[in-house]
Amino acid sequence: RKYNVAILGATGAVGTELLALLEERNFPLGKLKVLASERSAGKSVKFADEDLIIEAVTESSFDDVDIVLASAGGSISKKWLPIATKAGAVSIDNSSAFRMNPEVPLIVPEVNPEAAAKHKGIIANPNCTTILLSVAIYPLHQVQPIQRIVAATYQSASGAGARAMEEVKLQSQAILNGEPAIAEVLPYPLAFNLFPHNSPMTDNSYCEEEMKMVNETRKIFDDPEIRITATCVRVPVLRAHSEAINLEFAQPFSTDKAREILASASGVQLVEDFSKNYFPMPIEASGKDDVLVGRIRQDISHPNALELWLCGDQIRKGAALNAVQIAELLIAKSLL
Ligand code: 2RA
Repeated sequence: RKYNVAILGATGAVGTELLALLEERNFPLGKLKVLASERSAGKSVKFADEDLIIEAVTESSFDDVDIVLASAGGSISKKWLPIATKAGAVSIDNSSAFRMNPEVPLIVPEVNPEAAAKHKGIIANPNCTTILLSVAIYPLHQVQPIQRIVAATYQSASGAGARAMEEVKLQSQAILNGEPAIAEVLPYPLAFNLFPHNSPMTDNSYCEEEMKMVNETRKIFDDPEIRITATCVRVPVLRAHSEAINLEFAQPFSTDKAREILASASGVQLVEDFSKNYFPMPIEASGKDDVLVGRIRQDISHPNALELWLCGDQIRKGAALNAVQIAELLIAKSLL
């Protein structure tokens, strides 16, 4: 059977990756629609050597659609995905609009595929930092429940969009030319600099990006008690996030056991050669499906804690690939 797919937000970095993945993964595609706001209507995007004309999204856009892949921001998702549901489509939403809605499953296929069966027309794709973290640590959580997670993130410019990726390049060139670095898309100069994530502050002095890691991980793991803290930082890297993770367990967790588990974990590639200080790097994670994990070591300050380091492509597994894998899961489990 083939499935009619609509991409809502086809012109952004994630939308572009969604199109590439549908082709690359031989998705059982019937008709493909690319939808965006009036502003982008009429422009074309490439798919399988064809030019697809972008249509302005309307009330009837979803009438003959089976699956909507949305990556157009929360307000667009809130407006249009309930309409898509009424039209009988199932939406996979990359925005944060529905992630914490109890009626909406929040899915990482390697972690909680069974939760997808509870969908009522909308499934939420987690935040990129949460997806990468979950893929890397859930295999350990399954062997011994994690009690506490301390995360520090090193987030690529791609998380702020394609224009931010361009801007950090321009800023780098400017600085090398002895000129000032102009920050327009980004809140501050990012070239040769870094800054704490600029998402809105919440009332506990954590920014929204940090609270997403806390709240989303608890929902995906179905474990409201797990203690999590995060410090999220934007760094001058193009499209792969890195995360330094400390995991505390109730009992000691051997590093050899952790290494053995992660070496065979789905969606994970173990990358570490201590003799060469060779560990995951964003330039090697970019463009890859897997989350690269390495630097697994005993926390010398706590007998029941492990440290690890990960890098993962923010646009791919951090957003578009996870969404397409959810669509593949829905098809495989007849959940459409
Ligand atoms: C960021 N996680 O990197 C956000 C984007 N989805 O800013």
